[in-house]
Amino acid sequence: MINLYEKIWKKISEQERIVIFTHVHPDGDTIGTSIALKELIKIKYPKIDVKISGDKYPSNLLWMKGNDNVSNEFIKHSLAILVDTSSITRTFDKRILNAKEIIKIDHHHPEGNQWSLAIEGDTVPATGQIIWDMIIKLELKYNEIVKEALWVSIWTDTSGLSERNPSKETFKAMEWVESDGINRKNMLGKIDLSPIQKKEILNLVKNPKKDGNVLYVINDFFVSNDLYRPATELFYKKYESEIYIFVCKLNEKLYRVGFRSKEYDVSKVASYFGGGGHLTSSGTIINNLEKLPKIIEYINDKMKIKV
Ligand SMILES: [Mn+2]
Repeated sequence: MINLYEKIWKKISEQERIVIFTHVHPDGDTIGTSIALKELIKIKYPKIDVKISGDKYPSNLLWMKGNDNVSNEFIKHSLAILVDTSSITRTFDKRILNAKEIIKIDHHHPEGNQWSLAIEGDTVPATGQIIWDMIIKLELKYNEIVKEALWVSIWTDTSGLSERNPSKETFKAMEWVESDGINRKNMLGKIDLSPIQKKEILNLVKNPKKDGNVLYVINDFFVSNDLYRPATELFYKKYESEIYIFVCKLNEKLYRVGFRSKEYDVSKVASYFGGGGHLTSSGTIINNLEKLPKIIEYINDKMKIKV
């Protein structure tokens, strides 16, 4: 891996302009990773002009300052670095395709072949952990912004070190992050939801239904990205089940379907139904609620075979 890190940083060192791209429905990991990486590049190579292009942040992360206005002209002369995103489909700003070349730093299943260099595969629970590993292995200089951003990245993507199989390395990364003035209580206060939002997410997970190994809840109305992620987390934590499915409207025509599991590979289910994600946390989009029983049936069938 260190070889790949060195190649990436060599490529970075050769640039005048870099744009870091984040994913659709941005979360703490894509936001934290992009901000930490931008800062690390600025510290090591102050002459490089680094920008971030992405969608609006969830309201509890609005204090994080990352997104820039990036012109078409700027992108054309830039190296693109895609973070926490496996594919162009999942990239918010499709102008990434106009960049000189694309490097990917991600922790989902390998996908696509348009990358000049890529870190990929579902091996660590947060992309932020890869950035931490780079800092340690390459002895990169960092500052408080980097640490705060990586805290958000690792903490949120593991739901507080409880999901996605955090390893010894993940705990080590967290221990490194939570030192020199970065303290957990303070950070938890920074990413906390408002009392109204907390009430709203409680409402989103009430009255779940059970079908075989699947516990599911359907919200036949629009749920903002601010609430989607915390609601799926709460759903998973509040009830006991093998598989969890959280459904809500994404817009007039589409539904967002979030899968969680304790250990069953729901990324396979998601990709079978046109989506993707991680082993224990994945998702897809459907255009019709009638598809849901088929998904549940598929999971229960597959699990029977497994058992
Ligand atoms: Mn992630």
